[in-house]
Amino acid sequence: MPHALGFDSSTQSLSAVLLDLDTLRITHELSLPFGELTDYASPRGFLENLSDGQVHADPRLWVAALDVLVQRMKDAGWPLSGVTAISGSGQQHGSVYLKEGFAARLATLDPARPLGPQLEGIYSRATSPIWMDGTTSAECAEIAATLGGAEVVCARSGSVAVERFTGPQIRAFYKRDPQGYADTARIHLVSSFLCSLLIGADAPIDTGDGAGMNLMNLAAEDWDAGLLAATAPDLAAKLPPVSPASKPCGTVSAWLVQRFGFDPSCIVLPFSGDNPSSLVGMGAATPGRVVVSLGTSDTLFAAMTEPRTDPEGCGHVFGNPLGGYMTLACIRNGSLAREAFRDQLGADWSAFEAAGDADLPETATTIPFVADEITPKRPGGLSEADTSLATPQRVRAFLEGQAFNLLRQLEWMHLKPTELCLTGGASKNNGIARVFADVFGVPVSRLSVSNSAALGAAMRAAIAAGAPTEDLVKSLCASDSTIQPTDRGTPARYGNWLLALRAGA
Ligand code: ADP
Ligand code: XUL
Repeated sequence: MPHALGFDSSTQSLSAVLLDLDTLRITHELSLPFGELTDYASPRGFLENLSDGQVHADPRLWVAALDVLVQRMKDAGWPLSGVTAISGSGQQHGSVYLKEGFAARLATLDPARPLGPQLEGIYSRATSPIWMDGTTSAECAEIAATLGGAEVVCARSGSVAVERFTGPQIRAFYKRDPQGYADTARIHLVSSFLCSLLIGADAPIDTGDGAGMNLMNLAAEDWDAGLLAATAPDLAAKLPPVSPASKPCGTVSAWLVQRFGFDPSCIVLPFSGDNPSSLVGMGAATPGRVVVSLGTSDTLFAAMTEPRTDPEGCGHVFGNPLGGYMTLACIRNGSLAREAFRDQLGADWSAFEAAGDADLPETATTIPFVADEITPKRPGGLSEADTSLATPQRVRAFLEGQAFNLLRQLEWMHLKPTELCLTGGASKNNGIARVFADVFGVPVSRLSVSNSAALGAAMRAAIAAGAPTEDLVKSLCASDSTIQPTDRGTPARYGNWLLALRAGA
């Protein structure tokens, strides 16, 4: 029986979803939290407490996770020899720096040995900056100045120069370690790096994830010579080509075939970013559905036919893996902020469940930016108007603050949703889902699949294998639980919250 396989290498875990191409149903799902791989000192998937606020991950962790997860899939009896197409996604913006010979190394892997040790010594930079790194403000300013202003960068790439985006991160590496940069022959995104491991060769960067680099010309769907020149020397030679997400980029490598029993004719599609892939997995790749993903970051996104940019410079336009564009706002203080607040209160997730039904005074406004925030740009610091409230009320005020911050993004996106589709690890919490329904004033629906990014990747693979998109969406993206909004007086609190936000600017 033919199957399509999707991977998602997110901030905190690597997941896989398998689809049966005859029934168009999910047959298998598995997730590996990166914290299980204890050799990499990354309980949450990244290296904690680096100097100067840098946030990097160990790329060897992503490699080891792929080997371990596929082994577990094989041991659990997944029909790997029946997989006819594979795609995947990765956390956006993160970059991997490789010396000359990466592709040659991949082409000659020994199937008797795991992947990690065979790639030792190939990294020209030991660690990979990820999306949580906000240390490149100087480089963003330099790139904008060279191009003639932030709006020029935005018009070309879909976003103003942004700290976590790959271009400014590459420039920072070039400035901080010119020799390391000179020793780098290839720079991959997390997505294209993982895809390279599957095909045993350099994989391209798709237009969805490529748009999160400040290096790709959105209209031309190719590298922008001006952006490249403003970022670092000889950059064109170090980047893989840009490709539409729908164009197969190879077949599975001999290493995968011989080690795990994949069929050598199984095709692989370029990986995309986790958000673009989630757009597909939520059945939102055609304009109409608005998605909120409550993962490590909280994001709000939707498909759009015309690119629309954020006047505040915090929102983005990316390529939609099924064609056209998508709009996205990313909040850094997502799940990790909820966890920090939960721990500060000495509570557990049940307090967040209870928050759904808590009533609040109009003045209960919380600005929930535990760590430095990127949307809007604000230094970290929790601001709670009333700490004498009961715990579920304090949690509700905190969650409303998070939801208000996403709600106000709808303005520049020109979106008026009639329903919100919720995904990500925190979406299964009914109290959190209820607060989002109340704040947006529309029903909130959730899909049964826990990882919409991996599902979206599997759906893209299925489409390449011939499955009709509408049938996949009908079969896999129907909501299985809907929460109706209640009237808890949020409009008045929204006004107060906006005032509190502006006062803290
Ligand atoms: P990512 O894809 O960014 O790696 P996930 O979408 O898997 O992240 O979400 C992981 C987060 O989900 C965890 O950090 C955790 O805070 C949150 N989470 C898991 N279960 C719950 C719950 N019951 N209530 C609230 N948040 C939860
Ligand atoms: C999007 C962003 C995050 C990462 C991690 O711009 O930075 O959502 O993709 O999920």
